[in-house]
Amino acid sequence: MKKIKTVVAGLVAATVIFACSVTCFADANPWRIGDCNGDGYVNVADLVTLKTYLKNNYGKYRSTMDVNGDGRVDDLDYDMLYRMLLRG
Ligand SMILES: [Ca+2]
Ligand SMILES: [Ca+2]
Repeated sequence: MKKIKTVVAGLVAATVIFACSVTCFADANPWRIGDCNGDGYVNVADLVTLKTYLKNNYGKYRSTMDVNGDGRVDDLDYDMLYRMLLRG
């Protein structure tokens, strides 16, 4: 019985480690750039989220909001996301 508990504990630990690593890699996924509200889609709601973020946190960095990839979150990212959404 003790051996089964050890195996189950090992499987649970492996699952948790795997889930954490997938989450970390997912955060760096370039396809999520522009998904400012983190719902998995890039649409006008992200534009609103980015505008609100810029009003309250101008200059702070958040990778999914750095649409042009210059290492900063600013009005240029808002303009680029706006143009991306207009193009469809
Ligand atoms: Ca979104
Ligand atoms: Ca930027």
